[in-house]
Amino acid sequence: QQEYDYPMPEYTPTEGNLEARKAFQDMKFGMFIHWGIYSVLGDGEWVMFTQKIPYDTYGRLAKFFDPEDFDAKEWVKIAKAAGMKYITITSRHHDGFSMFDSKATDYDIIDATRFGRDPLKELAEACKEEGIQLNFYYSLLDWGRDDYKKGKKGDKEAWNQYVEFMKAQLTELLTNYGEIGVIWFDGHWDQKKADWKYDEIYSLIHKLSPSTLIANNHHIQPILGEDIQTFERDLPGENKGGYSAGVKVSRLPLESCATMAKSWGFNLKDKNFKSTRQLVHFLVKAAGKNGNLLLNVGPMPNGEIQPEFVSTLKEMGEWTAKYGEAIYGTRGGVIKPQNWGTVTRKDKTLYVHVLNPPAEPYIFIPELGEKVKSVTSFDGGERIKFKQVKEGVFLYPSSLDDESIDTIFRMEIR
Ligand code: FHN
Repeated sequence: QQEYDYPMPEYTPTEGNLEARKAFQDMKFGMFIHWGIYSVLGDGEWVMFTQKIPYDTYGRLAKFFDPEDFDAKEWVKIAKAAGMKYITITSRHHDGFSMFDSKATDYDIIDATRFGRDPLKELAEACKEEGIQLNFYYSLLDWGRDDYKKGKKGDKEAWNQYVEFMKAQLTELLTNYGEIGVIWFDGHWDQKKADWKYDEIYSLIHKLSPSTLIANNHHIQPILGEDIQTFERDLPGENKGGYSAGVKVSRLPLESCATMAKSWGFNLKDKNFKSTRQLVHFLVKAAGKNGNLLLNVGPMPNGEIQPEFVSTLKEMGEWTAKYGEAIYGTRGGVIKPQNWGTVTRKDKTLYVHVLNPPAEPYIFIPELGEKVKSVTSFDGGERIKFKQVKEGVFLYPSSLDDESIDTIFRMEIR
């Protein structure tokens, strides 16, 4: 733990919480959903900021938010078919608009739109029916509220009022939607020095629902009271997305969030679609580093997920249906990631994932202390020759297919 300028929450996770952490690690793959009134403009979730739209005018977007094709069951079906085990949806993003029925504000989907339905409620029901875990993203940062703005400038009373507002909303989110797996905070980085009163906020969450896990995408070392460490556009321990400089990987469950194109919120111009191969590799590499992948979609203003994402998710689903055994319920950190790929583990079975076949006619797995009993190909169960030396294990597959997304070998340990 590092030093913080504010009071630290006291925290001993309950048994149920520790079990929930394990279950979370087993799930490996989740769907992130960024959906809000910003979706109407098709220019990403930061559109108010990037297009410099005044807050009072921005609010008019609520009048155009009428997603008549929204079908929570369809979203859940798409996630489930992709092999995703949980959904994390923006209950409120930085624009401050609450995508749920909140009594703490009128700036919410029930009071401010003609849609008048609570999508989180519908999603909660659909998730429950299909056995998918539901999680809520919640922005700490708010671009519009006076108390946030005044509080930011040092007005203590205003700041306290803002924190109380968040507590009221978090209470709603944890009481009105059944069991919630994770509360996923974001926006801390806007006020790095502020006293976010995590002692109060986290204690409230753990008191209301001890098994609900807390994640905070603050891009710093985990704070006491948190149950998950997040990495944005990054694998744990890397800093390719530029958010995790100097952040060390903790022993908490790990989760990397990533986009399917570039933007989080629906963006009409964004054609940077990642391929199924790239995304499966991300999932496998995350698992190899002992982390989950939270893969984002930004549904369109009509409520549908765009067809490019749907078809890639379908292909990912074909992969997870066939090879899920080598991902779900596994743990990583077996070896350091290699140029050719990575390794995941379940008890005495290691799964060797060859993502980029090496030029050499063998795979070398370094630093494996345990004695290998047998190696077989995942597809077809063919016995693979191997040689174990002090430095590691050599596998000699008869051939490696460059086209294959991931050639997997099952390695049994004595
Ligand atoms: O600013 C947000 C962004 O809009 C998006 O929600 C991502 C998701 O991880 N987080 C923030 C940037 O850190």
